[in-house]
Amino acid sequence: MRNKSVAILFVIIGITTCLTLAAGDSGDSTTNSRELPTYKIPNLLENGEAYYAPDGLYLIAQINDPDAQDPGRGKVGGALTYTFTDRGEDILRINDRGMDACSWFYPDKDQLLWTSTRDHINDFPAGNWSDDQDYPQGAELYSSDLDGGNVRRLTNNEWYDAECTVSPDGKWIVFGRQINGNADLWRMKSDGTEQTQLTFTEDWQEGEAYFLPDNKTVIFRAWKQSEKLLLNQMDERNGTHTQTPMNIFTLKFLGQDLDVQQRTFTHDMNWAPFPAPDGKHFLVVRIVGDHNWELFLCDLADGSKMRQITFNEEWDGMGAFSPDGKKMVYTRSDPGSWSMYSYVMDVSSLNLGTENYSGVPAKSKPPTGWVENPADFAPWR
Ligand SMILES: [Ca+2]
Ligand SMILES: [Ca+2]
Repeated sequence: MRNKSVAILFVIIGITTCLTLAAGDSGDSTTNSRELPTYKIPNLLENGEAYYAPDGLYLIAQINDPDAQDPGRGKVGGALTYTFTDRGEDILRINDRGMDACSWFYPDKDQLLWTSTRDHINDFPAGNWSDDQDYPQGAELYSSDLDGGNVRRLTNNEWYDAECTVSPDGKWIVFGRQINGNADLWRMKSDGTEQTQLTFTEDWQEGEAYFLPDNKTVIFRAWKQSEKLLLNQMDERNGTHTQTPMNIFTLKFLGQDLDVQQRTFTHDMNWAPFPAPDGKHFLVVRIVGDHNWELFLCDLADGSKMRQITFNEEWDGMGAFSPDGKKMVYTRSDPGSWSMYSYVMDVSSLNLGTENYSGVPAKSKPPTGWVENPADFAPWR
């Protein structure tokens, strides 16, 4: 294990990774009979959280890089933004300094959106992308050309800005901003103007927002800080490690109003949502066992439907579909380690493409027995 902590971004609490760098390997396909065909993207150092370009071939992701800012031992950072094809070709570094996090292709023009500490290397502590108590306060959002040129800084403040995505029509960016330890969702025009706060919640910690195909709804995950702190105290007393309850919600823009709806209904950790192009399904990551995280395909209209789609006794998470819904890129750890790489699964048989799009279900049917707490929604309504 190197003493430099290198990692991909996990905008999530409680996953501390200390990774070793290794050469990319040969892109072997796996033969797990319960999984759809999948392969590891070759030729890349440790990497993760990849997202497809509009062409369904190129990806943007964070790759470990010795030139990146070192967050310090045991902290998640040390990666920079790259683009490459999902066959591991045409690998291009987009940013050469700081440490980077979430990134995205603008759907409507040849530009990239990415997160970096590059302008705060010396004036802020590096922080830790995986610890919400230590999120990098020097993280800012940037856009650039596809080759990394013409860098434009979209945010300029002393807070954590990250978890950024662009709407399918290219008009809006939704992102997460944490001020004084409290995370909320924000929106701005795709050129960085008109930065507007969307949620104003003290207890809920919202983040990881992605637009649905209607351009009017975003899907996001949230946890309650009060609940997390209570569980942390209990774990410290008992020497246990309890999952922080998180659920997935949608937020629809209705003029000046927001309609927030719950889309998962469990008491464990549901995170890293990603919408399918059909407007009916979304991915979520859940813990199913020790060191075993799996991806589930969920139904926006029925909270009782959660179909497991990875079956691998390791860390699997952060899935994202190609725009045609035929491929899913996701992050998988090497056996018995925290070394992460991007994989591609052929999900064409799941029929998640735009040809099946007929709008976004207004709300979900909770599973039998689920009791809604109206107080949960009060701060959003
Ligand atoms: Ca909040
Ligand atoms: Ca797994």
